[in-house]
Amino acid sequence: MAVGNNAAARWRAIEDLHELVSSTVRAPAEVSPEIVQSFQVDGVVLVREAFPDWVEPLRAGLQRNLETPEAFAFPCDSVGDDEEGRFFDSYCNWQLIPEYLDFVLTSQAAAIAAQLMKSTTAQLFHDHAFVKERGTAKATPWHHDLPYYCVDGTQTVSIYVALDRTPIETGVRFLKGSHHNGDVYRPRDFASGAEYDNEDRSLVPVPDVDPDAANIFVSVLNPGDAVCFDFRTLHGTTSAKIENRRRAFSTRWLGDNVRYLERQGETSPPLNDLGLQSGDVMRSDLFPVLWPSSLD
Ligand SMILES: O=C(O)CCC(=O)C(=O)O
Repeated sequence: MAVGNNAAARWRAIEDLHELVSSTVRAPAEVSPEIVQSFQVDGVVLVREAFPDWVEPLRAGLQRNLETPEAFAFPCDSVGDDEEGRFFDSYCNWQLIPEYLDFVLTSQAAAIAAQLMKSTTAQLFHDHAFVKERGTAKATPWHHDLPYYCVDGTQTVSIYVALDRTPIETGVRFLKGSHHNGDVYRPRDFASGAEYDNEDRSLVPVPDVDPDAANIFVSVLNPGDAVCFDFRTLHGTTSAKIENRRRAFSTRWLGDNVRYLERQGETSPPLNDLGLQSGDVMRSDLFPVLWPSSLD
C-alpha cells in the first residue's frame, strides 16, 4: 500500500449548511465540574460511556471510509508495503458520510465541547477517523495538533470516541499539562516522522517524551468512551503491536477565542482556500456553530 495522502473527493458537499444546522437539534449534556477542571488543568480528560449509542453508526460510516477511501476526503495510509498492518486516517468527511453528519448535528458532542472549553459556542472544525489494524506496530509520533491547523486560540477540544476496546499498551498517551507550556512544536508526517516544511522559526522540535512517565495520561478505552484533549496537548503512542483492530472517530471543536491563522507552511487538513486573513473568525458557512444548538 502506498503511504501518504491519496486522491480524494471534495469535502464541501453541502451547499446550504445554515438550513441544515437550524433545522436540527443537538442533544444536551451535563459535564461535571470535576471533569471540566481536569480538562482545563491537564489538557486531557476521559469521559466514560459518553457515546454508547453512536458506536455502531460510526463504525458503519468508518467502514465505508476505509473500504473506498478515494470516495471520501483526505484519506491517508501511514504504513508501507514493507511493514505489517495498516494505519489509516481520513478527515473532513462529515458532509460526505451520513452517520458522521448525524453525529455532528444531533449528538451531545457540541454540548460537551462547549463545556470543556468553557466557551459559549462550539464551532465544528472537522472530523478525523483513525484505524490501526491488527498487526500494526507503527507508533503515532508524539505531536500536538494546533500547528497542523490553520487556527489559533486557547479554547479548543478534540473529542476522540473509541470504537473498539483499546488496552493501555496501544492507547494514545497524553503529556498532562503540556497545553500550558507555551511551546508550539513542528508538525511531523505520521508515515515518515519527518518534520513538515515550515518557515515559522518560532516552532520548536517535539521533545523526547517518556511514555511511562508519571505525568502521562493513558487509559483502557471501551467502545463509546471519549478522550477529550486540547489542540495543544502533546500526544503519541508506543510501537506496541495492535492485537485487535483499534478504531476511533474524533471531532475537532473551536471555542469563542479561536481565529483563523495563516500558517507559514503546510497544514493538515490542507484548507488553503478559505478566503480568510489571520485574525478572522472562522467561516460559519463552512465550519458550523453547533452550540448553542439553535442560534436563530
Ligand atoms: O489514534 C491515534 O493513534 C492518533 C490520534 C491523534 O493523533 C489525534 O486524534 O490527534
